[in-house]
Amino acid sequence: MQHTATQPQALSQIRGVCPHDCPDTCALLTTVKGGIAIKVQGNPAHPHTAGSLCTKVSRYAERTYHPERILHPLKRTGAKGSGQFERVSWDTALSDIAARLGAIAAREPQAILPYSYAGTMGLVQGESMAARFFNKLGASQLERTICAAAGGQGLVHTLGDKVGMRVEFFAEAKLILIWGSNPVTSNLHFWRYAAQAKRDGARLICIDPRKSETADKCHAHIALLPGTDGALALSLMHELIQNDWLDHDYLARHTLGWELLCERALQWPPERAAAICSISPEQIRALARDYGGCARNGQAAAIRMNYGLQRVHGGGNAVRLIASLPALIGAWRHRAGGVLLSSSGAFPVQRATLQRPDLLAGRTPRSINMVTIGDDLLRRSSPGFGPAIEALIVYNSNPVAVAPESAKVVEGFAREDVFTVVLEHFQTDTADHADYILPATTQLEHWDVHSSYGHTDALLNRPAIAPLGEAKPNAQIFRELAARMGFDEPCFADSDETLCRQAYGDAVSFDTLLANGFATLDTPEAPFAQGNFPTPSGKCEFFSARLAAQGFDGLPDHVPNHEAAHSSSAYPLAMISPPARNFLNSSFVNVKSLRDSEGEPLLEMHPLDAAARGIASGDVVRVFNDRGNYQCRARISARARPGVVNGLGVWWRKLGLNGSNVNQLTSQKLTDLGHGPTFYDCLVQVARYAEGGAA
Ligand SMILES: Nc1nc2c(c(=O)[nH]1)N[C@H]1C(S)=C(S)[C@@H](COP(=O)(O)OP(=O)(O)OC[C@H]3O[C@@H](n4cnc5c(=O)[nH]c(N)nc54)[C@H](O)[C@@H]3O)O[C@H]1N2
Ligand SMILES: Nc1nc2c(c(=O)[nH]1)N[C@H]1C(S)=C(S)[C@@H](COP(=O)(O)OP(=O)(O)OC[C@H]3O[C@@H](n4cnc5c(=O)[nH]c(N)nc54)[C@H](O)[C@@H]3O)O[C@H]1N2
Ligand code: SF4
Ligand SMILES: [Mo]
Repeated sequence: MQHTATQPQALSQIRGVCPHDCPDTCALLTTVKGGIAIKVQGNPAHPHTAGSLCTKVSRYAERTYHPERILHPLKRTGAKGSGQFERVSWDTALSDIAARLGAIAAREPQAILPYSYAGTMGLVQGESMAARFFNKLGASQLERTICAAAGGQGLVHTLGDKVGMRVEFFAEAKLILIWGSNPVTSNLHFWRYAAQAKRDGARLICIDPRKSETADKCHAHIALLPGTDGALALSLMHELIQNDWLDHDYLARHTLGWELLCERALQWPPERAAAICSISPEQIRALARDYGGCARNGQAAAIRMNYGLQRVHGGGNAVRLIASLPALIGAWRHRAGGVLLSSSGAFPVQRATLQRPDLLAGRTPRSINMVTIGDDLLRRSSPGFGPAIEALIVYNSNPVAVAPESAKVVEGFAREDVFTVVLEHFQTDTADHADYILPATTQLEHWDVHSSYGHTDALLNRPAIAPLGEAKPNAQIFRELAARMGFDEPCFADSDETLCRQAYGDAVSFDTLLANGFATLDTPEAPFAQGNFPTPSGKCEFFSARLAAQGFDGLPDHVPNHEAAHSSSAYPLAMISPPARNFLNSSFVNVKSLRDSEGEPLLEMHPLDAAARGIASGDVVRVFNDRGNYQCRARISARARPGVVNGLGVWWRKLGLNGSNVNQLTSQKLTDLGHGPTFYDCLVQVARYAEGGAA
């Protein structure tokens, strides 16, 4: 029986969900004694979690009871960004915030910008009451693009939605391409299925510029240059066509635009792609033999893509090309064949009920792209842009650390004339720039409902403990702000539990969620075995009429990086900044046990690149380009390929060596589709750092 959080002294176990931005969406079991969470573990009853959590979240109690948790509202006392605050009451904070926002809204509501992302993936503490609040206000909308926008658009315009293989069937595949993904670090519970397949004889191939922890465990590793995946995919198609390793029946029945794609792919012999990817033509031929061979032998070939490959200029096109591959060989016929990038499209989330776009009442506020917040905070009012941003409300995100081109982001957040409110657990780099910091509850302290982008189970999070200090759930904070602003629609009174019930409406049984903590969606085992793609044509769309109508190339192509390798003599190295194993984006960087495991901000360099610069392992180096200058410690390592350096992310700036992080170097340029970020499309130079500044 499930006990409630309030029962004193009894030992109870409360079912919850990991709130983090991770495809695994694990089911949690929190052991509570005397109102205190003493242990957070994986729920063994949930098949995908199978009782185990990653190292980070097994420290969730340490994070929740962290001595630096913000437990009461804080008001700025020093200069913007100085991080100096005094304690104030909720009443003072909310009255002042409501008055300030009210005054701006009376003139120009679009001068107010909410900024949020996936600090929690919860549907309630994410975009429910907050969205209602900002819709009613008529504030600017935020384009939430910072992670997956290019790949998401690529999928939608090829398969029709963010859907794909069911993750559990990877265990039955005979070939798995792990493409732009490092599951040992960032998709651990998928890795369990891949490891099972490997034990049963499957071949695993990793496609990643970095020799990742996953590449270590695969049979082959293709270390291409960042942003060249489209060229590799086209050349792989070339080989499948030349050798006639195609499923002609599947192509004829279930695809659109094959002749056009075929013509394009035939322009990509392995030699051409190999030169662009900086790999050998034989690696491409071998990959084609593996992929084409599987299909000829009636074996299942699966692809696990992840978002790592789409943080470059051509990320959307690359995802379209890779998502097209299974149709060429008819891999979708098998439940263990096909591709998975995201499963989020399978969830029947009742967004309009949660977010209430009707509260806009006919207004159509402008959208601001979260990726270009650096530039946009510095813009003045103009006819093209609209009003300058005068107020920022940040929740579930740490933009000063995670958004590109930090110099501009910091300058924008330091503007004395932008009124900034940050809802947070900790005094992050962003919170340092707040006028008010409001203490938010963690996942152990509030209700929520979750979907997943790596499996197809909906989950319910019950509070395990009472809120610490004066912390409140995001939804509660927006509920109270709404009341102070005089918003009297009944939807502003919905409780968090009510919001939980609204999230799926009747589409998922709330009783099942209450009883088990999770409910498996009813999705087909082999979703596209008979076609039935959720595209306009019902087919796998190699050619997209929708994209063509928007002025894009209807066919996918290789789109080179904005900052392609070898295109600059001043900045000859390509830098990628993939996730560090013990952090989750910038979350957990302040949890000492995890930070100690990571050590210091690192730059992995190939021995040849290091030797050419007189750099030894452990040296402090200066990484720089025209956007900025960042210091970290060099690690000479075979994980880096020649010409590419890996700056593992995303450190808090103030915990780095010179008060900055990798995003000092990344650019605000956008992807081909979806207006996404191009974090891994970034040229730099590296030099040994000498005391006194010069290198
Ligand atoms: N431990 C941990 N887990 C995480 C995260 C974290 O920060 N830490 N982040 C979470 C988030 S926000 C997300 S979006 C998900 C998915 O997370 P992603 O950010 O997609 O990360 P990974 O799955 O680790 O895959 C990234 C891999 O892609 C590689 N890569 C970089 N550029 C290219 C390229 O151009 N081509 C190819 N083929 N590969 C490239 C990187 O070297 C890296 O090994 O994971 C989540 N899980
Ligand atoms: N250079 C580089 N930059 C990157 C990436 C990269 O690979 N390289 N990855 C990008 C990607 S994929 C992503 S998704 C973004 C992620 O960027 P963000 O979504 O901003 O993720 P985090 O850095 O984890 O910050 C989330 C913050 O939300 C807070 N939080 C958590 N739960 C709650 C809650 O319930 N209420 C409130 N109010 N706050 C909460 C946490 O304390 C944390 O400070 O970063 C991007 N930035
Ligand atoms: S971060 Fe990912 S792997 Fe870790 S507990 Fe959360 S969902 Fe599971
Ligand atoms: Mo992400």
